[in-house]
Parts: sequence; structure tokens; C-alpha cells
Amino acid sequence: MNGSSSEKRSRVACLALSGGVGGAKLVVGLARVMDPVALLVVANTGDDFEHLGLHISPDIDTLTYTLAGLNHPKNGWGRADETWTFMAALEALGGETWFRLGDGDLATHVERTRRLNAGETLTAITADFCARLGVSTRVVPMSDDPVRTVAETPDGPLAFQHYFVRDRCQPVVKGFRFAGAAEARANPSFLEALADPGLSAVVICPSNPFISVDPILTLPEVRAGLAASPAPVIAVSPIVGGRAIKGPTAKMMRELGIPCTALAVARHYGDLLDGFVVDSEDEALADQVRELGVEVLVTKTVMESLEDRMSLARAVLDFAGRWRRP
Ligand code: FO1
Repeated sequence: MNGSSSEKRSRVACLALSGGVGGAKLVVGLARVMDPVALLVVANTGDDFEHLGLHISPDIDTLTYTLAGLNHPKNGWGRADETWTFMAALEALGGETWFRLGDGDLATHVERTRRLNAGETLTAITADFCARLGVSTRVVPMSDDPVRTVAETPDGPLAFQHYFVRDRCQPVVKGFRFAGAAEARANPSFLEALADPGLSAVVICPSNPFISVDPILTLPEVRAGLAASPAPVIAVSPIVGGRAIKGPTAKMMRELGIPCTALAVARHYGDLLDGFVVDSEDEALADQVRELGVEVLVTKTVMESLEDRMSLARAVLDFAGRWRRP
């Protein structure tokens, strides 16, 4: 490898595709059981939106805060130990307070917005925030170009956060589209990592396939990059025993006419997958997933403790080893 060691790009051994809460749990486990510098996390930015004049990137922030140990342990978004002076003052002024912004979290949005307006890329800002928060795992936005998830409802299109937070997922959703995805450029670090001969696993984390993973897969070159990658592509099911672990995934799947099962998730990802990880509760589905031509790992996928996160991460990385060339 020519060039000085400082110019040598750090090799990526594991590439994780993730949305917010669910995916972040496995990402923390991966960062604990491997060299965190060799882990590259590609964050969904379809949930991003402009609000109160601020650019907000929920999944990037959930991943960064969780890796920094700053995340709110129950909400799964925002920071722990928050104060809410800004929200109370905004309320008193008649401002929009349906999207809760804690005082510490607000600093992230204000500073990100300032730097974006100064011409910096979301990638550069995210890397700097991670460094300042002591996060050695690399978190990159799936693209530096705008991609916005839109919920198609009987009353017309809804911006994602309006659907998900303001209207609390009450509207019936007929489908999602990702405005801007066709014109957006996937993050070069993402595409380079996919082609890295040292890559040993691509992990699709247990995030919502329809709102958190599909935006990433829809970007040009991503599916082709995954198919051509030397590493196996392994997804962890976010559905256990017909129940969505977190959030309105079950309601969404019902409205999208998709059975709320781990098998339906495997079918959704289709021929992208080399391997699929299901919870022990779904052992009975394993053979049907294998019929899709996908290897299956049955293990505990419900992550309550840090130990759960780490053992699932170890199990996934060992599973990926099945494809390692001799
Ligand atoms: N989700 C909510 O349900 N209610 C909120 O008030 C809320 C505020 C919020 C603030 C910052 C942030 O980064 C995320 C926030 N989220 C909130 C979560 C967010 O809508 C979700 O993380 C997603 O976009 C789905 O993954």
C-alpha cells in the first residue's frame, strides 16, 4: 500500500446499514466486539427534515448519541439528562413544539445547520461531531444529497416526521417514496467500503425495512455494490414472533399489505441477502427462509442489555465467517 500511513484509509472490516433506535442497538454491540475503527455505519437520512429553520438528522443523531453513551435510554432518540427550557419558552411564544427538542440536542441541530449553511457536507460535520463526542466508529450519512421519505396516505403525501411524529402514524399509509433518491449520490465512503477486499460483513441492522433501510437501498449503485461486494450481506430481522419490536412497524406492514413476520422481511430484502438472522422464537420460519436461497442463523435477537447487544454482534460476525474464502 503506497502513501504514508496517515493517508492510508482505515480498512473497513464491517459495514452496517442502520436507521435509528433498533439498528443503533446492534451497532453498539458491533463497536464493542470488534475494532470500532474498522466499523463503518451508514445512516439513513430519509427521516431528515427542516424544522424551525434547523436541519434535523434523527438517525445520524440516534446513532452518534448511542455510540457516545449520550442517548436517552428509554426514548431511543435525543439525549439523556435533558432540560426542556427551549421547548417551554417556544410553547409560550406559540411556536411548534410537537417535535420535542431538548436543550442539549438543540445545540446539535443549531451547529449542524450553521455548518451546512457555511458549505460543509453532512459527512464532514458528522465525522467532526463523532470525534468531539469520542466516537471512534465512523458514522456516515447514506448520501450528502437530500433524500426525503414521504408517506403516501389517502389524504395525499406526508413528510415523514409529520406522519411519524406530528400525526403519530395515525394516517393509513399506502406506501413510502424517497424523494430525491434517484438523483442522490451514495456516500463515496459507503461505495468504497462495499468494494474493499478486506470487508468481511455487510450487516443490515434490525431497523424498519420500509422507512429506515429502503431509502439506503434505493440509492443508485447501492444494490449493484451490494451484489458485487466480496462480503456476505446479512440482515437481522426487526420482527420477532409476529410482533414489531419497536414503533409502528406492525401497523405499517398491515397497511402495506405485508405480513408482520420475519419471513416477510426476508422476502422484502430478497436476493440482496446471503444470510438472515431470526430470533429463536421464529425457529419454525427458518426452513421457509432457506427456501429463498438464504442461509439462516437462529439466535436471540431481542436486545435488552449491553451483553445482549454484544452477543448478537458476535453471533452475526461469526455467521459472516461462514462465507469467508479459505
Ligand atoms: N420521535 C417522537 O416520536 N417524538 C419526538 O418528539 C421526537 C423528537 C426527536 C428529536 C430529535 C431527534 O433526532 C429525533 C426525534 N424523534 C422523535 C425520533 C424521530 O422522529 C425518529 O428517530 C425517526 O426519525 C424514526 O427513526
